[in-house]
Amino acid sequence: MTDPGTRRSWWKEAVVYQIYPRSFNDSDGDGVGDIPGIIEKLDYLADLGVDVVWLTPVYESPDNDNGYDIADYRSIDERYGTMADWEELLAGLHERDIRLVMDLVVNHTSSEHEWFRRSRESKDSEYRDFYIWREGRRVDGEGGPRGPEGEAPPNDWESFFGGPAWSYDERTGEWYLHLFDVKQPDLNWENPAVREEIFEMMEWWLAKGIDGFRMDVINIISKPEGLPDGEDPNAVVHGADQYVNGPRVHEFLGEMYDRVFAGRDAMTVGEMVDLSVEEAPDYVGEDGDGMSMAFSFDHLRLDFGGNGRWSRGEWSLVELREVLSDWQDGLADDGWNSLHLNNHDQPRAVSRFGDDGEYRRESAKLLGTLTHTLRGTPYVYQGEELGMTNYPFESLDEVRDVDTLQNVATAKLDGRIETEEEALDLVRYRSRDNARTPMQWSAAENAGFTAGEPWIGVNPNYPRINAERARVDGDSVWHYYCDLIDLRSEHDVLVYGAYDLVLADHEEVWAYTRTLGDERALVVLNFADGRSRFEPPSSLDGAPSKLLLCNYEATASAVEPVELRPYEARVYRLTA
Ligand code: TEU
Repeated sequence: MTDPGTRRSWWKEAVVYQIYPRSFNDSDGDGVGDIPGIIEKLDYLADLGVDVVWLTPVYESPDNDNGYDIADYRSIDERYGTMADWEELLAGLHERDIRLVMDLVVNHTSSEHEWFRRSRESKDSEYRDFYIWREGRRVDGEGGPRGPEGEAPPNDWESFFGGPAWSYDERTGEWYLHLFDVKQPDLNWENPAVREEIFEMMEWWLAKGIDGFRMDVINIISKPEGLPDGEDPNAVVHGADQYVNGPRVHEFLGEMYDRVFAGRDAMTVGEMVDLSVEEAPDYVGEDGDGMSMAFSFDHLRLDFGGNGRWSRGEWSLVELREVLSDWQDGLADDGWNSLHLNNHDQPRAVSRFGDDGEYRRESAKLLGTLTHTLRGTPYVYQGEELGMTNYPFESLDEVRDVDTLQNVATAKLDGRIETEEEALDLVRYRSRDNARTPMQWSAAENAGFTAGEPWIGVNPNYPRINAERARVDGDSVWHYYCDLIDLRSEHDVLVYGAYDLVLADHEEVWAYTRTLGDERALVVLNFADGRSRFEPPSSLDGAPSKLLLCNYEATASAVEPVELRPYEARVYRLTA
């Protein structure tokens, strides 16, 4: 096929499993997961059938943002093990035909990175321009938080984690930019020496045999000249309209491609802040930056309230279907989607889009069916294959995440949250820590995650929801995920087939077909916690059909009018 959308690639056919090492498996009893702990579970990954592991940061880090604050790019943090352990992990994965994608965090470093330590020493340091330093603005009286009397930050940008995106550094009397935490200064990509260092480091990891990179917030690395104040009151965070898809981003990524990726068959997935489907081909399309795919978040914003992420709104199937269908259509001929409802920054999807009570199993399977049968590469976040749920926070003392703590503090200051109960309510719904509780391996103490004291609370539902139990229960979410992964690898139509929406107006049922030549699949998903009627459209009349997968005991094998049960999911094969 010549159509770039159907051109074959290993990463289009792959299912990716995301490991958040801190919370995956602890081998030495210090309460923090580690690389030898992952090695112990390699057969678990192989049994599940995944093709790629994306490992979130394991580099040396003061861990202010759980490793997304890197102090040394070419090292393994001792909490996670040694470089020899990491090499053993890579070999163990490759032996099982599982590839490894590492996390690339190059919008910022830790403030403990040597570059920043030297940068802040003096204005003449050779590393000064590795970061973004500016003088403050003169104001009458108090300038606001984090600065001296009479000075305000250089502009009005806010941090993703709440509060100003600038901090004053007394040593040189200037401010540095940090779009995330105070301890995560933004690198200055305008400086060619910075780019050179990064490209060399990427080559160094590729030479070690890794198969690609997941690129943290990669579309915000280019900041506009003059760093103008934010203009859009609806920006994801104040100021983001100025640097999201910034002026030189494609130039920088093009340079990265030419320098690092040209001639290699690596997989790259760019995590994109506020990317629209119209802009996506510039990164992932035929004439784009050569990136394999992007993580977009339009569908994970549907339940934001009037005040953005840290306020609560309602999502509907109609909107979810519309947004994801737009992405399916938008990248149909040019580019490739990544399919994800979970990651380490999001609450658990079964609690968010499904039902983590009565229909936990059914709804977890339904959501898995969606991410494995749309067109794109599916991502499974650790524990998703068990139907792990949000955590029942009872006190803010249980929260570890800097994003949650700072945003809650900012919301309190602004008067958006008044009581502890309001804060907890939001934390239970939104906090990233919901996804960061330890992987539930068994009914043993601490869910079998650690022999010590876990760094964050274990979800109390572990005696019921755990891998050991799921593996001996033929009806578990785990077994269903194994079936989904097998199904996708057996049916090219589920990987490459074109997406077409069926029944565009139904409020509870999402149905679509996938078509590749003579091959056709039909997916029917009931998003309601009650029964919903599905009438197959006449366009599907007469085609012989066979049910391939269903999350309930199947009744009939052919496509026919049916009362779908709560959260019922069906995948059919249709033959012409
Ligand atoms: O997240 C990017 C990002 O935009 C997040 O701040 C997001 O707004 C929030 O997590 C809710 O989705 C990436 C990493 O995935 C995240 O873990 C890091 O904290 C962040 O970058 C900074 O490196």
